[in-house]
Amino acid sequence: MKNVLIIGSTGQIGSELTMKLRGIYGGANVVAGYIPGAEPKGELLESGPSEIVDITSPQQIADAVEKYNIDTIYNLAALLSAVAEAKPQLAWKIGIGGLFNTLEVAREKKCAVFTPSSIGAFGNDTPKDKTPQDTIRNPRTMYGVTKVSGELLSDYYHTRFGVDTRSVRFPGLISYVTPPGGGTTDYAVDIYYAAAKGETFECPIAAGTFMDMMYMPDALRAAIEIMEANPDNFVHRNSFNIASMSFDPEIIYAAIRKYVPDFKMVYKVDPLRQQIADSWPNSLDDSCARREWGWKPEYDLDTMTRDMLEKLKARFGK
Ligand code: AKB
Repeated sequence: MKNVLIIGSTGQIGSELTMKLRGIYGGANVVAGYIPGAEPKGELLESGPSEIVDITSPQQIADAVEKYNIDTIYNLAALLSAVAEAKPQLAWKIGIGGLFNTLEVAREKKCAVFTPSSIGAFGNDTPKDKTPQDTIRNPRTMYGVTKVSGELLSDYYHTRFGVDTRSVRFPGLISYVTPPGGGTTDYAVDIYYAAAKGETFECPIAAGTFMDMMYMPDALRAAIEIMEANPDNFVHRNSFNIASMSFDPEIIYAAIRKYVPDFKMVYKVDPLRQQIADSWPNSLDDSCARREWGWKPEYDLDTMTRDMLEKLKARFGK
């Protein structure tokens, strides 16, 4: 990677990935693509170039790639699972129409492309525990449909046109920097905010619902390491299972109470999010990513919990 374009640079992953890539490749070499209304601010704005790049506009993608001599595109534009269920047409337009636009520009301009997939690519027919890399997917949410279609389209562009497409299936991502919006796993971020502020947490996901989760520093490393990896060792491309921890609301609640003993949680289950969570795996088998490009997580639930609470308490002056 020499010159990188991030599409969706102000979102949950993009805001941190852009800064991390600028630290590695230099501020001037990492372009923050954004849409009007989601402009970069502060450090993100000041540390390097930014351009309006709406993924639904092939011309805007091509213009940014041309102007900055881009060789690698991180395509982070997407609606999360619960929002995608509320706006399925828009989810398809951004997730698949946008990916198609990106891949076409990448084919013409010879760029590598990273596009995140998700545990949401799996569905009710998928084996639940230690879900294998290659197995039944069959999601029944629009989010899942766009993720599986995106994996297939990315592999197609690789085998048919030689575009260097790579991807990981992200679990729920937990971070204290930019909050997620409209995901099924968001509760595992919101619970830390409530604990750090001293508020009671209303949990929208039922006890006993296990999902894979990951701390953002590990997720950023995965996105960078897979793009830096030697492709000669790849058997897979789109998309690799990656994993670091799996828990249900009771387990994360207990992990937080170790540091905030008077923290309170009550359940107020959201039927849509619960239905989506019930269709997702409990935990993924990430052995192919470990074998093919050396993936290894660094954080577990306890080390993540300590860091999240320390950062958020400092922010809220607690
Ligand atoms: C969501 O909950 O929609 C996302 C995901 C797991 O893909 N965080």
